[in-house]
Amino acid sequence: MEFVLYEVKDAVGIITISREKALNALNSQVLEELDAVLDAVDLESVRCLILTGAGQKSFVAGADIGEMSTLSKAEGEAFGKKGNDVFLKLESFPIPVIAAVNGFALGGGCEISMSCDIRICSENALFGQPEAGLGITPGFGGTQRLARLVGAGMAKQMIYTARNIDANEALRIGLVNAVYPQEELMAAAEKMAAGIAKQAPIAVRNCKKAINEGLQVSISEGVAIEEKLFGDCFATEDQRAGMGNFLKKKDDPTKVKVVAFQNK
Ligand code: DAK
Repeated sequence: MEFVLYEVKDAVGIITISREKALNALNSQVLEELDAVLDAVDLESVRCLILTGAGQKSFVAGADIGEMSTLSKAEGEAFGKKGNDVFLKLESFPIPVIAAVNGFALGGGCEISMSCDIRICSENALFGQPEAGLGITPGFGGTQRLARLVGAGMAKQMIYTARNIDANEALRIGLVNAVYPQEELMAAAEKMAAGIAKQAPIAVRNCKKAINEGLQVSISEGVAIEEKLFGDCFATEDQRAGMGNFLKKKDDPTKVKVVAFQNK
């Protein structure tokens, strides 16, 4: 792959969009490579993903404006579909994905971060949906995901004014969970990912499914989704291991966890 790097550290997969000369902007090739890398993740051994951008300046500076500028209507639709398919794949990916936003997250960059489960960022990060200034609407889910994450009023303000916000404002409005100095960002992302990876994997996947699917329906339907996924956990070995470990520790507080989660 030319523009997407993938490495695995213990149970954490790290995907890096690496097209630094164009500030990691998303062209068709990046989108195709992202799609392929997601398909290649070994879900038996990898329990959490981190998505970041190469370099210290940009996470993703948006969809590639050069490529988009010459698209015909049909090509524009095909490009939009390619992006939306990848973003939906990320959003519904079975394991959690943390966006480590290390700089510009504009347009498609802000949108791809919002397809991830959790966003943390560096102090120099800048978020925004500049599309209205380019004569288009956000096309990779920006109008939908931003409003769900930060509320309709703040999303409308950001989108209508095309004004970027810095890391502290992103934290204040709940777009990111935490802000770190650039040099500490990846360590913080890896620590969070490792914390997720050590929990019972099927339970974590079911939590993601329950939250994502529950947000699309009424509260009573959401609770029904949760009920079913809760019940499913009782067919797993990991539920017996998790509760068994707790009970053993209660009997003898000196005992550490004795049964590791097997993803079964
Ligand atoms: N696309 C292509 N190249 C980009 C780029 C982008 N989005 N952003 C930056 N670059 C390139 C620059 O052209 C420059 O390349 P060279 O001239 O060196 O060859 C290089 O990266 C460095 O950029 P600058 O020289 O501009 O660097 P600065 O530090 O001065 O400025 C900046 C950084 C991020 C403020 C600036 O580059 C900038 O404003 N970039 C554009 C940001 C932006 O407007 N992003 C939103 C793009 S629109 C759709 C689905 C989705 C979308 C559309 C349709 N459908 C469903 C159909 C999404 C749209 C977008 O994301």
